[in-house]
Amino acid sequence: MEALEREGVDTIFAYPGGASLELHQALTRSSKIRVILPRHEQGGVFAAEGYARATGRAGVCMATSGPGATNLVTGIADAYLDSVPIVAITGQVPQAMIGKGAFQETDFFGLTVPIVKHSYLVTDVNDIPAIVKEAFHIAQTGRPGPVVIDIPKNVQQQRARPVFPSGVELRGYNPASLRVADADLERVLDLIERSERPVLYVGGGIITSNASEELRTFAEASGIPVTTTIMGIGAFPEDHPLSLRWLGMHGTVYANWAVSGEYRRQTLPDGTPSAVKVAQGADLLLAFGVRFDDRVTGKVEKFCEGGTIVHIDIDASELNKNKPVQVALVGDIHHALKRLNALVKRRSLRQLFDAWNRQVSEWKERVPLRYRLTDEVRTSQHMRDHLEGLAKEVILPQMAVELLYELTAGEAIITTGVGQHQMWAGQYYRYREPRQFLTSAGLGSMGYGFPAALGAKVAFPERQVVDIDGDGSFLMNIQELATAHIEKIAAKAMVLNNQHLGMVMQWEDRFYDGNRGNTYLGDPLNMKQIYPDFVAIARSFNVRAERVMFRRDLRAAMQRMLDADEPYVLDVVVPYTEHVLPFIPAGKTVAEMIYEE
Ligand SMILES: Cc1ncc(C[n+]2csc(CCOP(=O)(O)OP(=O)(O)O)c2C)c(N)n1
Ligand SMILES: [Mg+2]
Repeated sequence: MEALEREGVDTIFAYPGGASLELHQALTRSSKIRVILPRHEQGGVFAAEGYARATGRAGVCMATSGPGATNLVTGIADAYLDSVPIVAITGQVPQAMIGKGAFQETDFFGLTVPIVKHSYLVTDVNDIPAIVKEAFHIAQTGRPGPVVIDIPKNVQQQRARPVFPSGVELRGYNPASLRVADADLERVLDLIERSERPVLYVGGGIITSNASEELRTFAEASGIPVTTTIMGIGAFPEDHPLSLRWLGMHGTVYANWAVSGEYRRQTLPDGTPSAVKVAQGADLLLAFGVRFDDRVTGKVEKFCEGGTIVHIDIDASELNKNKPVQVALVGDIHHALKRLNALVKRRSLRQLFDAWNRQVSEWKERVPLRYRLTDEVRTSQHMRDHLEGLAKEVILPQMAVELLYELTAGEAIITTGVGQHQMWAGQYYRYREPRQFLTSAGLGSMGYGFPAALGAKVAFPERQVVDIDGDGSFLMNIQELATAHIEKIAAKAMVLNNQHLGMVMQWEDRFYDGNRGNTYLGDPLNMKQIYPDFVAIARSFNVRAERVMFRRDLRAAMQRMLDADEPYVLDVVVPYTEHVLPFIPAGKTVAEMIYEE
């Protein structure tokens, strides 16, 4: 625990058990570390992630051996896919019992090998100071990620006089030395000068390396429009004229067109639908701190087809992995952008891409993100069951997010579950700062939103932290309402309750003739009831809660949620008939994008 204190740890999300009692006993003697008891280890690891994503510093969680440890696995995988620094400490059975099928034994080191940046099984108490120091160094530097420290019970019971190392030396690991050379960056500038339609495609790497300022300077100096990944949301202000917002499966039409070209739909003489390219996309794609995730690229061969791609990333293993590129450079993107800015000043780029930016603006105006009250909603079961046919009183999920944006002046930290609500939270709230939108992007873990909001709120008690959640996702870690109440963590949950696993239902509607395969979450014998009753559940945890059904009640109810200085659940009942658009079906191309014209 002293080793943790020396790393500046102020909070740990820890759930005890037989193999971690000693660690908890030591925690009772720490005056610097706040121990938060989640009500499920998954809540603990997601909270640690929320803390880490909000602050950039490693989040710390702890669990006992066996089931305690395995309950952390989803969060560790989540942190791995989204490059989030966390340190997960687990108790292990005594060394003499390892491999004997001891009570609550799992080989946690072995189990987590494919989903950690690094891991340790401690075999000597004297190693703890150095291991903890290394663990934080590895978790937080370079491309961040999760580190596991598994500590057998007998090691926890040993006595030692600790020797705390002052620094870390790791053979073969020195991410600070990874820098793109000026000569290579000059080549990138040559490419920019020769291009007509460049696009910056930037991701979580910009946020991790604190390069937002440098990115903005570079975009403004060069006049290059910027699209982000979902991990990169907030890396570039979404209200900036050069912002294309985010791209990919549910990204904006204009971001996807800017990268891969505009297609117009047409029907061939024999009746088959097709699409023709009517405008070119980027001829130069500057891929900075991204990894060409399939949710971004769709059919990867067609992504920015014909364009020159420059990929800069600190992790060499990402280069040419999903998408072969013309220029692949290893290095810290903060440093690279800083140097690019310096070099741009010296040679001042010849053009600011006026024609290209006019094209982009025209797209932004023609196909903005939008939604409307559809006939499907008007004639839906939801209308009949819950709204007595009062179409103007229906609350569309997009509206609720927009209103939250308005009432929080765009300044809240937003977390999400996974599903349609997550995409709407990304689309209809606009983000101006890094670390403002905390979402399980790579793994897509339902249940992430509320515990992550707790972690963010612990780190930033003065800020408004709102989990925009789905009814399915919220239910997956609903026990964390107890943590929120007992620990007085005033995070809010706004549940967009459509009584369905909405995103899966959307795929059923689009690709499986609307045949429902276990995607309804309500009570089939009483569909008029909203089930379960989140308000009653929240009250049983002594958490304030309210349900809204009609549009006329939404604003005041949301304001009450925001004004509360305690945890709060706002259950917003919305129709299930909405689909998230735009939508590029998995493995398809921009030509097949479904969107509102
Ligand atoms: C742990 C987990 N299980 C299953 C899924 C698959 N899945 C993705 S979205 C989704 C529906 C989520 O429903 P809800 O939280 O109500 O959000 P909605 O789409 O309705 O907004 C499911 C089941 C997942 N992402 N994570
Ligand atoms: Mg739902």
